[in-house]
Order: sequence, then structure tokens, then C-alpha cells
Amino acid sequence: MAEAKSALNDAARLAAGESCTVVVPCYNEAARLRVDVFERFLRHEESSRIRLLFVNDGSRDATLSVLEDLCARAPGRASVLDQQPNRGKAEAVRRGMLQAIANGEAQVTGFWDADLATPIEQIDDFLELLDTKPELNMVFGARVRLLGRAIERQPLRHYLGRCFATVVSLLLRLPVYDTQCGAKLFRVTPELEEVLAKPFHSRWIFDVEILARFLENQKSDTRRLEKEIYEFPLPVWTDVAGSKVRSTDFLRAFWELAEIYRRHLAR
Ligand SMILES: Nc1nc2c(ncn2[C@@H]2O[C@H](COP(=O)(O)OP(=O)(O)O)[C@@H](O)[C@H]2O)c(=O)[nH]1
Ligand SMILES: [Mg+2]
Repeated sequence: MAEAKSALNDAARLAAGESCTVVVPCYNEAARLRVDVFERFLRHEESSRIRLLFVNDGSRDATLSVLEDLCARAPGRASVLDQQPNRGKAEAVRRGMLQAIANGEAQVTGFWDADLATPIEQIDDFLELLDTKPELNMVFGARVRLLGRAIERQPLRHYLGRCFATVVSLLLRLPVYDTQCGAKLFRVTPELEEVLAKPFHSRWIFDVEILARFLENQKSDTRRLEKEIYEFPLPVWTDVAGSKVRSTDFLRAFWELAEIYRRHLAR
């Protein structure tokens, strides 16, 4: 009886699509946050299975009150986790995703940069892929600069980013195109919980650390991991002004990459 009921629940859930909690890490975003865009998205009926969990990462401006106001206007659809003091994007995302999993309501979680460089409506497209392709466990935004798409990246960051991504794909032996896009969804699985269990060592390239942890758990079976990931070529991506990433962070990223390799992949 219980089994039949749970099968019915599963069927109903599949028909409605997976529900999803997306973490939005926010550090000193009071001036940059496009509250009107978030509000419009949260009021939209089509995205009603999506909830947003804003993580205030020890901001020193009015981010927390801006977020609380926004969430009060979208009850049941958005909430705030206040993390004090500032611990960096990696930890904000990790804690947010763990909370989303612990709440037990979402079958999918992930993260989305607060500046909406990737338009928020894309969450629907990512989710649709997870709905229709059960073999997938992850959908990542990919900034592929092709004619007919609006991928607006500063030239220096574009070329540095391409070099970095190439080195990453060689090290991981995984033909991933863009590890650093701040728009990623993950199906909630025991493996994901294991990957998120401990704080990341890297501050900026935790996305690579996530892949390395999955690979380590799967005994470096890159073929298996490859089948679980879909890189979604974004139609639009905008380099939003106000990034807090400095050029020294780029050097630091290579050092962090060497450390990830040593910890998870070297053998
Ligand atoms: N820079 C920075 N961003 C953080 C931190 N914690 C959370 N974030 C969030 O991480 C996301 C990416 O930040 P951003 O400065 O736009 O970086 P970029 O897009 O990679 O240049 C935004 O949603 C930030 O609010 C932090 O400690 N520092
Ligand atoms: Mg940004």
C-alpha cells in the first residue's frame, strides 16, 4: 500500500516536474541587486516550482534588509540565510545548498550569481533538461561565444577564462568547456551530499573542486561523470559591472587548481 502510494507520488512529481531551490550568494549586493527582476520572476506562475534561497555572506552594506524585504514580498518562494562573518562565495553556496537539501522539499538545487549575468529565466530551461533526461545529474551554464548569441565578456576575461578552462579540462581529463559560469543546477543525490559535506579549499574555483570531488568518488571514471553533466550553451550572458574578482585572483586560481589536483586527482 505504502509502496503504491509512493509510486503515485513519484508519478505526480514527475508530471509536475522536479521542484528546485536555487541558492543566490550575496556579498555587498545592495546597490547591484535587481530586486524588480527577482520579484517578477518569483511572481511568475510558470516558475512556481522554483524557490530562491539568498545567502547573505557577511555583507557590510544593506544587503540583508534588501533581501528580507524582497522575501517578504514573495512568501513561500524565497528566503534568506544570514551567514556571518563573510566566508566567500564557495562557503555561501555550500551552506545554502546543504540547507536546501536538509529542508527536504527540493529534488534539485544549485546556485545562481546575484548579478544575474545569466538571466534568471534560464533556470526553467535547465530544469526542463533534468525533467526530460533522467540520466543527467547536473546542468551547467556555458558561455560559448557564437554569432547569433549575446555573450558579452570583457576580452581579457574571455581569453584568460578560455586558457583556464582548457587547463582544467586537461587536468580533469573531462572535456568540460566552462567551469566558472555562476549558473549551475544539481540533482539532489547522496553523492551530491557527500561532495558538499566538507568546506571547499578553494575560494574562487570551487566549481572545479566539485567536479574533482565527484571524480574522486567515482574512482576517476570520467566517462561516467561525462554522462551526468550537460553544459547548456547560454543564449545570453552579460558581464555585469561591479565584479569583486581582482586580477590577482586569477593567479590564485592556478595555485588553487594545483592544490585540487594534488588532493583529489594525483595518483
Ligand atoms: N566577490 C565576492 N562575491 C561573493 C562573496 N560571497 C558571495 N559572493 C557572490 O558571488 C557571486 C559572484 O560575484 P562577482 O563579484 O559577480 O564575481 P564574477 O561574476 O565572477 O566577476 C555574486 O553573487 C556575489 O554576491 C565574496 O566573499 N566575495
Ligand atoms: Mg559577476
